[in-house]
Amino acid sequence: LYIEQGLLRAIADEQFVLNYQPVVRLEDGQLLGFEALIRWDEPTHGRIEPDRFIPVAEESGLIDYIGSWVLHTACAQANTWIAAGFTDLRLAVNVSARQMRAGDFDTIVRDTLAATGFPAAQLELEITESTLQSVDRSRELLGRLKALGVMISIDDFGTGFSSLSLLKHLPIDRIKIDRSFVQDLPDDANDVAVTEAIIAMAGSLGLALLAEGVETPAQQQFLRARGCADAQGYLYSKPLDVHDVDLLIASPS
Ligand code: G
Ligand code: G
Ligand code: MN
Ligand code: NA
Repeated sequence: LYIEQGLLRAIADEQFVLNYQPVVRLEDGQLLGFEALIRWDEPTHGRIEPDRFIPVAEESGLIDYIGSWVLHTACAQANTWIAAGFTDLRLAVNVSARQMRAGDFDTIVRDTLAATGFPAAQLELEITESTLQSVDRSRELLGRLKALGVMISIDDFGTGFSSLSLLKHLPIDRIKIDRSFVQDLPDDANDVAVTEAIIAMAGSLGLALLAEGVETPAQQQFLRARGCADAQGYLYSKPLDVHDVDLLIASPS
């Protein structure tokens, strides 16, 4: 109850902020864009991480409002980085299953793109495998989202239960290998096998790939050698606040 009441206050008092984690090209570390990640700065309790409040927001339905705020705010902020010269940046936004089920999610995306002027082709919506569970509804909604011109990614890939046929038949652009598989590369034989299988599968299905949670040069080297295209992780950068993204774009290293 405490978190839920706090979320209502957070909405009213605008206590949410977005951080942005750089996404890089594995081959050369080139910055490709950002994943928007919500944080809640509660005036008395300090920063509250999304793992603590997103489930409550989903349960209570507040995620519809919060998710729309995230989408709008991320598009508006990323527009300023496009204007600052990072013209082809890619912006990834997390979307909850509940938002996808709302029925009018594609309308929200369309209206947000129209209101902010953010280029559809540069927006990537991250959904999880569980969101795909009801295949028929997913197919229809994903089709409408694709018609808007946005990209669709599967987040935390490997932790859910999506079948290969689902990946083949739904209009998905990219899979993001969950960091639990990346964490113990290249030493853990199971994780090596799983990661190699995911990379091979993505290749044969024509899906783009991103490895999450890359923290060491050895992980980077392993993934690079096997042809994984993109990465995120502390090796490159933790999630940054808006000001730090402004600085990064003003003077790319
Ligand atoms: O940023 P961090 O590692 O603390 O994120 C923890 C979890 O919260 C991740 O699973 C991430 O996908 C989720 N998350 C972060 N921002 C958002 C958001 O804007 N919407 C949704 N639905 N989930 C988010
Ligand atoms: O589930 P999702 O992929 O959206 O979660 C992203 C979360 O992962 C972010 O909250 C971010 O803080 C966290 N994260 C990003 N890079 C790393 C990393 O290299 N190591 C660890 N442990 N967490 C990371
Ligand atoms: Mn994500
Ligand atoms: Na993830």
